[in-house]
Amino acid sequence: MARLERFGRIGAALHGLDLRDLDAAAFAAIEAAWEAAEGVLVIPDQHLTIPEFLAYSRRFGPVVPHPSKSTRHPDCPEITLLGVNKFRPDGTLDQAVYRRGAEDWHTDGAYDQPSFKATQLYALAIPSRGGDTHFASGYAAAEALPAALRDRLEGVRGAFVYGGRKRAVALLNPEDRDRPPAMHPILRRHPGTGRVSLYFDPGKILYLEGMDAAESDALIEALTEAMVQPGATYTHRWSVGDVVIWDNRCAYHRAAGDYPPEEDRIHWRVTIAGTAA
Ligand SMILES: O=C(O)CCC(=O)C(=O)O
Ligand SMILES: [Fe+2]
Repeated sequence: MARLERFGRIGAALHGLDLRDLDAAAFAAIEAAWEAAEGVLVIPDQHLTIPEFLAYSRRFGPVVPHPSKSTRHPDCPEITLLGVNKFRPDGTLDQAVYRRGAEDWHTDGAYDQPSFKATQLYALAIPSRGGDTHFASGYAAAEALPAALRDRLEGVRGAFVYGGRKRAVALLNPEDRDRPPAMHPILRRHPGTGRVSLYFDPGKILYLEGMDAAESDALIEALTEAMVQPGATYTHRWSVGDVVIWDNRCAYHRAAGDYPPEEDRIHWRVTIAGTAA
């Protein structure tokens, strides 16, 4: 029997599971725990091959290759490698690999239509210190918005691209750098829980539609401030064998990006595609 450990408002762990061997009831319990934990669930102590990790990941939905082709596993495009090839041939540290996901609080795949449902990581190597992943609840962010701002955002969509306004596209091949923006409602009802979350990513948003640039920029600033609410965060300290899934529709995350670069921090990562909103 799995044991549930809750970390607070967001985040939970399920102990005592073997993800290679789960019947439908056990998987339903995982999904329920994931939703109740506002989209962040840790399953520790796993021993998975790539096919086993993919088979488990596909229970959540279609697993699709990430647009960053240079960081895909050479034999398996559905697996993205985190922390691999972080040193260039000349020995210098490639910050785009080392600090991937550490620049801003974000949600993965806002540049896609539909946006990603979930991201799942499996930890293969963990440094002696640092390298945590921080999470925050998008439901809490929506609840914290002043009523007038919430009203203003009703029905408003944001335009999102991979590199956002900074054009941070180092991990993309040149042919993949100029895709048109994806449009997503900023206040978004989660299809599973029925709750409204703030769908936002300061590093990927270009503008809010239907506003002049000054209003759009001011609201982008206000929403960036609103993303992380006290009492609605969780920081994951990794152990080898952890499987962590997060729901990109209702949670934000950010890598700490602070571990000793000479140490390994390696994960397999999969993207679970979203469904039309
Ligand atoms: O490495 C991490 O902790 C998370 C990086 C990230 O943002 C991601 O994998 O989407
Ligand atoms: Fe990310």
